Amino acid sequence: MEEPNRKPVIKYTQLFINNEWVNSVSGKTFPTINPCTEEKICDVQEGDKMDVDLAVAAAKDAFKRGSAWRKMDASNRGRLLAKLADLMERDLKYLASLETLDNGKPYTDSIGDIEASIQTFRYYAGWADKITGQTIPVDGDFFTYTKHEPVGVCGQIIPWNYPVMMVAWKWGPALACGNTVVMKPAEQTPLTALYCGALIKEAGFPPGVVNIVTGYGPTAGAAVAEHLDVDKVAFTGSTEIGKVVMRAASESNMKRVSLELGGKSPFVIFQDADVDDAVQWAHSGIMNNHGQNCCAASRTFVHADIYDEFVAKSKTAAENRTIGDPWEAGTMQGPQIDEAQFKKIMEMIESGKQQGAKLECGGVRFGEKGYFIKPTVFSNATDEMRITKEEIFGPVQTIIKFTDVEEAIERANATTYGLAAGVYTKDINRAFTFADGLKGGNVWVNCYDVISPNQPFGGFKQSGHGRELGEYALKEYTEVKCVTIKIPQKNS
Ligand code: TXE
Repeated sequence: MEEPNRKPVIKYTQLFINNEWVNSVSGKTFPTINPCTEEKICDVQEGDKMDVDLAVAAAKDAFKRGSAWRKMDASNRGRLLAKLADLMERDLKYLASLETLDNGKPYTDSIGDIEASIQTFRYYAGWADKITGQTIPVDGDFFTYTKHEPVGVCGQIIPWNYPVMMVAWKWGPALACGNTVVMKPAEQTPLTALYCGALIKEAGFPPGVVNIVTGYGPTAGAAVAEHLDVDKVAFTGSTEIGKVVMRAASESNMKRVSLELGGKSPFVIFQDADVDDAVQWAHSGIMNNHGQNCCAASRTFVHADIYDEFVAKSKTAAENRTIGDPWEAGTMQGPQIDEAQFKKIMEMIESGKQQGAKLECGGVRFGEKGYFIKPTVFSNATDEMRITKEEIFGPVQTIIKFTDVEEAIERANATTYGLAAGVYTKDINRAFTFADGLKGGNVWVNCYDVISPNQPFGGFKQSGHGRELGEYALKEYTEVKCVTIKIPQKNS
C-alpha cells in the first residue's frame, strides 16, 4: 500500500454545472468539517433552488433530441465510462486521501471504496451497448418492438457514508442508459464528488451530462426532488427523508423514484456454526465503516447453546478493533461522520443501558477530539429495546438470544425495514429455509455484506424502492417504449 497523502490539495469547491465551475447564485458557502479534528477543512459553495434550476436546465439541454449526448453511439457512452474509471484509477491515491480527509474513514477503507467504484464504472461501461428491447409477435399484420430509452434528467441525492461509492452506484447505471444527471452530494462530504466532476470533464462527457450542486438537504436536495423538469429522483439516506422525497416526487410531476433507505438487518447464527468464523462475520458485519452502513448486521441473533461463548468472543473482537488515526496503516475505525451522528449513537447507547441490556464493552467516547466512539457490544438485548428496533448507524453490536427456528424467522422479520439479512448454519435445509423466509433484498449465508457491482442491492418494506447495481439497476434508469407498426403482410 502506498503512503497516503495526508494533506491533499483541495482543487474543487465550486458547483459543477455544464462542465464549468461556478459560484452559487446566492454567494453563500458552507464549511465541510474534518470529523477527526472537528475543524473546518474548507468552505464549499452552497447551492440552493436557484442553482438547482441552472443545473437542471443544463441537464435538460444536454438531453435534448439531437444533442451530442443523444446522438452519441451507445458504445461511446461505454468508452467514456471506462475512461472515467481509468482516470479514477490514475488518481486513486489522491481520491482516497480526499475521502479520508472529508469522511474520516481509514485510508485503507477509502482505497477499497474507490477500487469498488472503479469496478462499478467498468461494469456499467460494459452495459452501455447491451441495453436491448424485444420484438413481440402480436396478432395481425403488425410488427411490435420495445425500446429501453433513458428516463431523462435524473436527480441523485446521496449520503456521506460512502461518498465516492454512492457516486459510482448512481452515475454508472444512469449514464450507461444515456440519462443526464444533477447530483446533490451530502453536505458532510462534498469533496470527492466534486473531484469526480472534474474527471467527468476530463474524460470527455459533453457539457451538462453530469452536474453537481453541493448544499443542504432541505434547500438543494428538496429543490431536486420537487423539480418539474427532473424526470427521476434516486435517493439514498434515511427512511424519514425517503418519504419526503417520495412525497415531493408525487406532488410535483410524478417523477420516477428509487430509494435506498435505512435498515435493521438481522444475522441469525445457529449452534452448528463455526463460532470463531461466525463471530468475525458478525463483527465486521456491524463494525465495518464504523457501523455507518445501511445493511449493517445490527441485530445479531445467536442460538442459546452458543450464546455465552459468542458474546465473549464478540467482546474480544470489539476490544481488539483498532480505533484512531485513519491515516495510520492498521487502523480499522475512525470517527463517526459528525456531531449529530455522534450524539444520536451515544443517546442510543444510553437507552440500551437504561432498558436493561448488558454493556459488554465500549459505550464511551474514544479520545477527546473528533467523533470517535469505542466499538460497543450489548448482550441480553430483547426485541422491545430501542437498540434492537431503531437504526443506530454506529459501532454498536446488539446480541439477542433465540432458541426456536420458526421463532427466529419471525423475530428477524419483525421490523419495518427489509434491506438485508444473514444466516450462519452448516445445515443446508435450514440455510434454504432462511434464505426463503427472511424478508430482505440481500440474504447472505455463512458470510455477510458481500457486495459486488453485478449483484442487485436494495430493500423490501421501508428500506426502499427499486434496486441499485447489477442489471436490475438499468430498469430504474430506463422507460420501456412499445412501438407497433402496420406492415403489409406478416411472415411469421
Ligand atoms: O440522513 P438524511 P442523515 C440514516 C442513518 C442516519 C440517519 C440520518 O440512520 O443516522 O439516516 O442521517 C439529503 N430533501 N442513513 O441526516 O437526512 C441530505 O442533504 C431532499 C442511512 O445524514 O436522509 C443528504 O444528501 N434531500 C443511509 C441525504 O439527503 C434531503 C445513509 C441523506 O441525508 C432532505 C445516511 C430533503 N428534505 C443516513 N433532507 C443509508 N441508507 O445508507 C436531507 N436531504
